[in-house]
Amino acid sequence: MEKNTLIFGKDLEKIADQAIEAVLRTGRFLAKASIASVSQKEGHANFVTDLDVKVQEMLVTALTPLIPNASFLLEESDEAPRLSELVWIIDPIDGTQNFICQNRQSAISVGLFSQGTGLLGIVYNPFLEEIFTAVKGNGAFLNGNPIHVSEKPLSDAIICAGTSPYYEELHEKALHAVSALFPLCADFRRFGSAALEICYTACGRCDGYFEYRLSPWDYAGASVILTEAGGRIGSIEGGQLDYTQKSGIAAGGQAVFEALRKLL
Ligand code: LIP
Repeated sequence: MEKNTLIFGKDLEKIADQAIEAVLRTGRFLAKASIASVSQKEGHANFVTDLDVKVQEMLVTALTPLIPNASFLLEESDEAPRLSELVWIIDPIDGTQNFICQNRQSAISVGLFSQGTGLLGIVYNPFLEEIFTAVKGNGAFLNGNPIHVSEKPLSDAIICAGTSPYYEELHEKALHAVSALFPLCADFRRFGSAALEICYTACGRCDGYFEYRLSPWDYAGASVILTEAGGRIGSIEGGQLDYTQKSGIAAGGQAVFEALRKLL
């Protein structure tokens, strides 16, 4: 994408700067806030706190004026999204279970998409003060420093294995994939936040990631960052990612991505 891409007459890079400022402001609020309530959602070990909802409200309020015609696809909303040409896809706290346990592996995830193409990705972990960002065509960054995926072969790779904890029908499949992959790779990691695990793959802290079922908000923002970091991300089932649907996700450098797609 050429620099100075215009979105409704506004420069995409200016929108990105304003969106990053909004995410940083919201994340700093979150890092100092205390949980007042935790509720259970459908599925196994699936929780939401009052701060998931509060952070989501803060982000919608801050992002709406940037592109008034854009719609929102939000984790903590029961409304069917009105998907317009431009859509903000938001997970207010990815890694909610981690947030409840205060293990500092949670992030605000924001993606801006135009008819399925990622224009902007922001993933901010305010607990470690790390923000991953990318604008389509302009590269990917961690705290402003360029990042790139590793190009290791699967045999040398550290793979982040998503366990799809909310979906009991996938537990055995996920653990079978780990045991089948283990002799073929170097080792596994599980951080408990898809957005962060995809970003850790984007910057080479890990070399690949998979999870058999994620919602669009779990992976949307991070997918822009990984792609701009030279990585590949796609649905395990094959075909193009549809950012309006749940999907199995595989991600990594070229060799690891292809190996994961083949083996999973
Ligand atoms: C979580 C993901 C995690 C996955 C969980 C859940 P949430 O997102 O980040 O990778 O294993 O099932 O989807 O619900 O904490 O925003």
